[in-house]
Amino acid sequence: MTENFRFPADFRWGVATSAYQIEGAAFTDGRGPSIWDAYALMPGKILGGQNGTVACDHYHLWEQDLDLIQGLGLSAYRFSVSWPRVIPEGTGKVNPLGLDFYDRLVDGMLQRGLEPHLTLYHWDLPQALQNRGGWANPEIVHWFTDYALTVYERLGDRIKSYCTFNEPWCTAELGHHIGRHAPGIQDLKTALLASYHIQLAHGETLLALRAQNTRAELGTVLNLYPVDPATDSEADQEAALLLDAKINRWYLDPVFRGTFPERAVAHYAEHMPSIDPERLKVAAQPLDFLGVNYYYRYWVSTEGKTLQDVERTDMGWEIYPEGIYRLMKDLHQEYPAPKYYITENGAAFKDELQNGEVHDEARVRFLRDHLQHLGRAMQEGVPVHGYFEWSLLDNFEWAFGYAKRFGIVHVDYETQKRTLKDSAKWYRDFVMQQRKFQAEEV
Ligand code: IFM
Repeated sequence: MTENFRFPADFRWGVATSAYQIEGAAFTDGRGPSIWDAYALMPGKILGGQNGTVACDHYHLWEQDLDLIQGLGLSAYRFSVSWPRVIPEGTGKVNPLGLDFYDRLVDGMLQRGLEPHLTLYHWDLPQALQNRGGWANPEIVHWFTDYALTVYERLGDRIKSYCTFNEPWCTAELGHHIGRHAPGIQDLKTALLASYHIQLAHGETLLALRAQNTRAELGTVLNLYPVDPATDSEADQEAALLLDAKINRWYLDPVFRGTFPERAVAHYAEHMPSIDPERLKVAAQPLDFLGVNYYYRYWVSTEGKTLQDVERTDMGWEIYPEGIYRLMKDLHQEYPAPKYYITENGAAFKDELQNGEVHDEARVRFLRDHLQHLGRAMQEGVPVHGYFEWSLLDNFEWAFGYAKRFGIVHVDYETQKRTLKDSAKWYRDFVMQQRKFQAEEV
């Protein structure tokens, strides 16, 4: 195995967060409401009736949070911009105070030697745009492009990488079909239409940013999964291929090939909205990087079998470190990108703060094992250039409220006190060790 694998000297070691999950300050400095503020008000949608109004109060505590990242010896920080903070109504009037916040944040990163990796859309659509149809309205393609250009105009090339969308599957499927995310719609056709508009918005935005002659890297972030049939029966194998087409390839194919995968299109047949194949081609803009969020694999049984005797996180997700190896190898073969980042990888556990410490051995093992398997893929030639652990802080885990703790830093939501968990210390030491290897090699 690759226990002593040495990551390259310019490998980015980072952590990731997103605006709605940590910022709080929902009514501060002119921020407009987002679909998550509205969704959280709907009874029964969020565990415990919680919301992101205060969250980790990162809007006010950002300096101390950046200090934490610097203190861990990391070199990069992945964060997202809140569209309703920057353009409260979604289109039209820009809120300078919102942009000022990200301006300060980015300068704060640069002062601390942290490379800014920015995500434009991590799910917090301005509610005003939802009132106009949101992702189901074709006009959103230019609403989004204008928003992206507004952010770019202010932050420009201080940003190392711009990602258009985080996990569009979640926006389309969870938000518009299953209804477990904002805006809470339950209609497959609307979900498919939303996913089409997301692809167009992605492509048009890349074109618009390229036209600025930016030096920043441009790409997107997908949540991807190995999909395994439970048995070698034809039914299980077919079902696994279909699921793979629906969750992985539905998002990979447009971005890499400008098409939707045939298998899924045929499956959706009667629900397919009208899609212009010529127009869809715009999604296949050259990417500087593909961001991959890896958490678990799917194991597909048409007979209702479930995987037995596997370790699971507090989300109920199988802990499957080899999946990161398999996923990256397959991706590189089928969807070659010049560069990949692991933009999210991490786990929720039932952490307990005891005498000022959190002994989260399970998370330490999770990180160690995933990094080992990632190293193996890299040794075999997959060009992975960075790893962003999800997440810096315990935070608002969407429909689960604050019940699931993903952070390597514990947050006491009463006092907003941050405490490094053992996993944060382990990550710091691991990165330090890697730097030592590199120093020895020089
Ligand atoms: O918290 C989320 C994040 O917002 C997107 N990716 C998965 C994480 C864990 O569920």
